[in-house]
Amino acid sequence: MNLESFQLADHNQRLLDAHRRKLAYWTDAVADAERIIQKLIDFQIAIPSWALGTGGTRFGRFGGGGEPRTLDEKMADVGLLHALNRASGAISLHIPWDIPQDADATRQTAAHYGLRFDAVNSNTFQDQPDQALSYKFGSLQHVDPAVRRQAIEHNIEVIRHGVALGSKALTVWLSDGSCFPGQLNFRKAFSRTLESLQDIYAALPSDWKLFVEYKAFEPNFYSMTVGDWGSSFLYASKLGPQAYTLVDLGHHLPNANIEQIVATLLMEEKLGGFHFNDSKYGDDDLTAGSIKPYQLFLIFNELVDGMDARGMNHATDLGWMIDASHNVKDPLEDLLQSVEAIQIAYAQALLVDRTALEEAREANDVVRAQEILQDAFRTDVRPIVAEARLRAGGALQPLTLYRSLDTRTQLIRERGLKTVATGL
Ligand code: PSV
Ligand code: MN
Ligand code: MN
Repeated sequence: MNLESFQLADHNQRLLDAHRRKLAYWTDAVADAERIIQKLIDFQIAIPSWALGTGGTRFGRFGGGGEPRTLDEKMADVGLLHALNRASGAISLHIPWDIPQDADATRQTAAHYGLRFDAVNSNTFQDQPDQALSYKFGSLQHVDPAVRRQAIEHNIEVIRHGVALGSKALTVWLSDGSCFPGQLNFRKAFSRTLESLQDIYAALPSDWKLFVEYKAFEPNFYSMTVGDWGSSFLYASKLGPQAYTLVDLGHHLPNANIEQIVATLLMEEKLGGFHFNDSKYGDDDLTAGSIKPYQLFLIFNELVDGMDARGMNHATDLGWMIDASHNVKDPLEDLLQSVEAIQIAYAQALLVDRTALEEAREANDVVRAQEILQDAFRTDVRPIVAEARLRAGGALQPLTLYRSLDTRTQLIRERGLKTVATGL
């Protein structure tokens, strides 16, 4: 479904006076507003292809209908999100769920929607119907070198697909690990995985990055071979300068201090990118900022601080992606919510008075330091986020416009009610 320019213009026109009144505070009183607005315009968050359909859980799936059935339809959905918010200008593909039939045509379609290809993801956590050897007992860690070779070749094939599309990174998430004590020799599993990753790393083009994503649990529940940021950091360090750690917010043990992990990885020049989502219990993959918005802000606070300390470009030097999926929401509405929550946390982090914060820290003024952070977090930045969208050619209220156009009904009419998006 296409968003017509008159629909966008009508929507913005209707909301413009109210928006200007809210924005007046920012333009009159905040010296920094223009800088923040420009940074928000530049900041793009990639949409994973697998979040466009209803995710479901292992207990069931309640599809909402009108889900994209092909890669072209997935790009159309991300194109629609981007037309609405002008902040979702990239799509992340998962192979083999999203194998492009014709890479040039796929590139053209993406360009038509103003999208680029973010990191490509390999999949050695499922067996595919035509696959020779099983990943039941792992892939890159497997005791059988033939299974490891198959998984390595798959990753190299994923790189080839990514190259054809103009992607610049490979994300490797491994479900490898063990479910019971005694099942696995940890040291052998680590070195086999490292050797396999080294073969994949050797196939990376020189302008590519390799993201090693960690996860503490699930589907293996006793040990995960890339189970925490420490092991991911170790793999990335041993692999070389093109390898980095990828932080998925849902992949930690309860109460982990993710912002401190982020600060350390940035300092060591090994933070590669993010999978944003939120969770209350485990890898819940809920909407970003829906459960712990203060944590999201604190993470962005470290990101801005650490990236500025190293002179990094916020928009381009790390991979920004959502990784969420749902049973009860329209996936497109949910993604609009996630993108806005991320933008809000980012804008609030940009507001932090860093000089004052450092002074407070040096003086051991705990109360003042906390006040500085909470002052930024409690600021309603929605008017400048909306202004950034407006200036970039998007909608003042993407979700309101999406609903007023009755988008889901139209998608169901085009694609049918009983759709199953490819992927998880
Ligand atoms: C695993 O839980 C994960 O977060 C990885 O990023 C996968 O590639 C993704 O979910 C999709 O299943
Ligand atoms: Mn992830
Ligand atoms: Mn996950």
